Amino acid sequence: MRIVVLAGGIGGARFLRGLKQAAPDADVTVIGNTGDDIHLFGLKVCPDLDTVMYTLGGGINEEQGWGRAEETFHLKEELAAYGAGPGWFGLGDRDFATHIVRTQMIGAGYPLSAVTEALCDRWKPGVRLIPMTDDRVETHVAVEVDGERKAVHFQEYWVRLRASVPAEAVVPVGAEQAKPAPGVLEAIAEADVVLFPPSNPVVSVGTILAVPGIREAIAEAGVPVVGLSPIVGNAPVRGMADKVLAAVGVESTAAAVAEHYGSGLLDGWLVDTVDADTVERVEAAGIRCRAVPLMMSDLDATAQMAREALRLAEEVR
Ligand code: GDP
Ligand code: FO1
Ligand code: CA
Repeated sequence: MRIVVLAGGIGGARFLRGLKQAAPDADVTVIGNTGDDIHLFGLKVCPDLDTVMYTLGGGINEEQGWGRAEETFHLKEELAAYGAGPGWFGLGDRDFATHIVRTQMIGAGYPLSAVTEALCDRWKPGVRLIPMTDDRVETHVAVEVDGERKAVHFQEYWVRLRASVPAEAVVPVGAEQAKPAPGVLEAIAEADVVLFPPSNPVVSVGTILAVPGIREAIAEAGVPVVGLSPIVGNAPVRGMADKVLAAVGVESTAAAVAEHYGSGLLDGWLVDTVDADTVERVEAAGIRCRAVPLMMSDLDATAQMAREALRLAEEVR
């Protein structure tokens, strides 16, 4: 079975670990979000691609969900001693090596998709990881700070400001001109099922869908598209997705997120058992819906979520 997954960082990566356990023989292609990418100290950092690569490759900091296990921060401290910032973004020594190799290869002319493949030769994530695009896309957030409206990079909004200032708009800068990376449209066209893991609907899945051609390819593939809600009990399980949902005018409920994707895109939607009372509302929107446990508390629970998603895909096929 060929499965395509549109993934952000932590939510996407943890779900993929469960999917691999649930469907060990499946051929899984992951289309990764690159709107979170940021250039720091002259280096290109791809947080969501790295989170997927490290999580599936066994190098992730498990508690934190991003960055490397057994990390140290000597380089960051030395840079700070020179006054070289930003100090608010925690790049560790082990992680720096990834960004150095990536930046070196890009400088030598390799596209990000080829670089990601090379990095995955080391980590062997057991899936094919393709960035959504080789072109530069950067999510910016329009915020109001001290009565003044300005746009900040998504990482500045998320990590430095902790989404504590009102977001008025979320813009994937460069997305309109971006082309899907080689292999993206082909993987979608050849897929037996497309899954949206419990990733951020706005700045992860939404950004991938903003690359012209990807949404259309999914709709045209004519295969089941099934998503899992990242919102449980009217709040994100982790992080601040409610803030960016508000910025695009979507309430922070599992049903509203399903309606936001819409029946033109989604065939099936899984909500958590605590949200069982919203199943009817989702089905009224033309999307088949089931309530099942959606907490990725351990690998077995996550694999069970993946099985439920694949079961729902069979039901709507
Ligand atoms: P990010 O790029 O690191 O923010 O990761 P993603 O975009 O892939 O996923 C973020 C989303 O994962 C958040 O909105 C969380 O609510 C969701 N999430 C994290 N853990 C769980 C979980 O155990 N269950 C569910 N249903 N969602 C989760
Ligand atoms: N998230 C943080 O909350 N603080 C950090 O200092 C931080 C550093 C960081 C470094 C590399 C990397 O790959 C990810 C990192 N993240 C950090 C995670 C991160 O950028 C965000 O959680 C996601 O992009 C949000 O979607
Ligand atoms: Ca992300």
